[in-house]
Amino acid sequence: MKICVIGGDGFCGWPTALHLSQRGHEVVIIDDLSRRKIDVELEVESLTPIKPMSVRLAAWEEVSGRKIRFENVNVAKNYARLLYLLQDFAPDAIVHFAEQRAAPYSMKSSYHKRYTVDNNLNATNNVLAAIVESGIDAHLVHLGTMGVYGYGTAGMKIPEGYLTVKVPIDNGDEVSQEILYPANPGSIYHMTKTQDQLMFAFYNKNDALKVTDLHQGIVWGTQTNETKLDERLINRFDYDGDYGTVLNRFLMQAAIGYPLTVHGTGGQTRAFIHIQDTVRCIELAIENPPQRGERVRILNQMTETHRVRDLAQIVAKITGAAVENVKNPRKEDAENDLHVENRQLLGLGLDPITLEEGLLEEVTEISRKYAERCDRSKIPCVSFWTSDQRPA
Ligand code: USQ
Repeated sequence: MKICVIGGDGFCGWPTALHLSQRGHEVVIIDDLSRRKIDVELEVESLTPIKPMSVRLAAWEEVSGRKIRFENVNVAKNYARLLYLLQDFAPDAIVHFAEQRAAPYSMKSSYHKRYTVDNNLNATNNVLAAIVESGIDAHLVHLGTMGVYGYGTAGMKIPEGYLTVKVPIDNGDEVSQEILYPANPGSIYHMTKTQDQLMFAFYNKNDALKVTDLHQGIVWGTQTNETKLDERLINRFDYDGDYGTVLNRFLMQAAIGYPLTVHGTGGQTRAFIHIQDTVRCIELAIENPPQRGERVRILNQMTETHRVRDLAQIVAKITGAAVENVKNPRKEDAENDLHVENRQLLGLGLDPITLEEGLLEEVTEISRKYAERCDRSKIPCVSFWTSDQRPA
């Protein structure tokens, strides 16, 4: 297949582009390198030494014999170039990762809120409008988030996107209706993903676009089978207070002897998935497109749920790290239960990597190996959800 990976320089996009190329697909990466520019803004670098795009692509060709083309385009701003590329390349599938993905970054200031909304919503709308205007029959696979649902339910499992509700009508009868599961975002970033869902539903209804929205949990791990092939292909690893996600942060903190930063009681339960399973899920989604006219397909892309304090205990047990409960800079429930339906991807053949299998390798191969690249001053989370939470 011909596949565009938009946002193919990022933490999920880069290993996805390599995986699809390895599987024999013709891949074009479209990316504006904005994630690297945000590193410059935040004065922090990936723990792993990621290489410039041209070095990455040359290394991939050398190692695999396969070519990936790169186009440096901001799809939120440069609609004309995006349209031209889609017309010219006529992809069968488009994977859309081109969004600002960190909740703390999106809450730093009004600049960061506005940037996240402008970038994410325009990127999604531009991709959808360009598919329609170009007339190509491409399947759009979007990386959404579990956070669109909020992290709790009335007791049932969170379904895969849709919920059947019974509503009373005027004559006293009840009718059943299927609706998108009610959105309940916990940050400006998560809010943009809830709005993406409405755009997909609209373009699907109006233009019969084929769309799969993958509601992914928190990714952990760094490497995939392809990024491991050569150090120049290494994936990024974020540990800082804005972009670092909880389990990878704990692993890195353990490696440098920094007490694990549990927010509040650590009673927050979240969904998790390994980066190797992310790339496999995207491949499965591409191989199983919806039919034209079928509603947006929504899959919950996660493999296990854990409480933050339990994760800290697991990491402390294998590394001997200390655990510290710090004041939570976010506005979120201190304790929640989370049960998630994920039968669709398992049914398509996903065989998940579990925490027990992968954690130790992650500590030794990544966190300890690159520990000296860590800037300890960048570890604390200093993005506060409200002005009341900010220290005086
Ligand atoms: N947390 C800590 N200590 C830390 C960092 C985080 O206790 O040092 C807590 C947070 O307060 C939160 C939980 O861990 O309760 C998860 O935080 P996170 O930074 O790992 O994840 P989050 O901000 O939710 O965002 C990440 C990705 C985002 C993706 C989302 C999936 O950055 O792109 O959409 O995970 S989900 O969480 O399922 O919505």
